[in-house]
Amino acid sequence: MPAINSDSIRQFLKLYFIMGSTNCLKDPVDVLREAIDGGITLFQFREKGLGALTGEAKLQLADKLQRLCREHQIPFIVNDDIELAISLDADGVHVGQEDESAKWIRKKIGSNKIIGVSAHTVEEAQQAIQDGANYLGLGPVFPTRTKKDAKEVQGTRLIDDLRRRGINIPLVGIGGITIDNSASVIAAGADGVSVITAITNAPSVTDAAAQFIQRITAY
Ligand code: TZP
Ligand code: MG
Repeated sequence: MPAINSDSIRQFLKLYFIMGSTNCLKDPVDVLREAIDGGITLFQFREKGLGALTGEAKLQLADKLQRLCREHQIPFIVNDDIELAISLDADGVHVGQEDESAKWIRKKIGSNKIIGVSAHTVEEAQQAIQDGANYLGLGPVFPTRTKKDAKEVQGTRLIDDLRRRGINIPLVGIGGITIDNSASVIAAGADGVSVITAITNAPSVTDAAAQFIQRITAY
């Protein structure tokens, strides 16, 4: 994997595809392969929700998805499950406010791994930065049905606010992001967009990813 620094992370964040088996309408391995063909730049394994795999089945799927990412030099991030990330030697982890702090995680996974933190306020963002997060996920930017316990929709307000304060950590927007609204997230100051449904449920996963990349790079 390329060196981890703010510049490389900004590049990775451009089209950050997130999913687990419960988000997919077909084999997640096929979904990821097609998304990679379309040009995704980062992948997060997020195995959550009703019917989510656990134990050995979760590990097996993570392993398959990670192999695919490695073949294509796409960094592989694990949501929440630090032990899984360590056992797979994943490229990083993403955590929310209810999870362990970035400071604690850094001690466990070392300096050459990516840590992403979800933040909903300026204070949470500042704390995560202080704790050594490499990037922040901000949202939900738009209404989403994917995360049942999502906070209130906030539009691009927090992205805007952090940039106005001169905070330049790599940022990605999340929640209800579609091909058509993606440019507004970048316009507010995000380095990229995180997407689940607009890619997993697209008639063509490859075409959807390619269109996201087109919109984001054209901006
Ligand atoms: N965190 C905030 S919104 C969200 C997560 C994981 C779900 C995003 O999914 P979608 O389908 O792209 O709206
Ligand atoms: Mg979490």
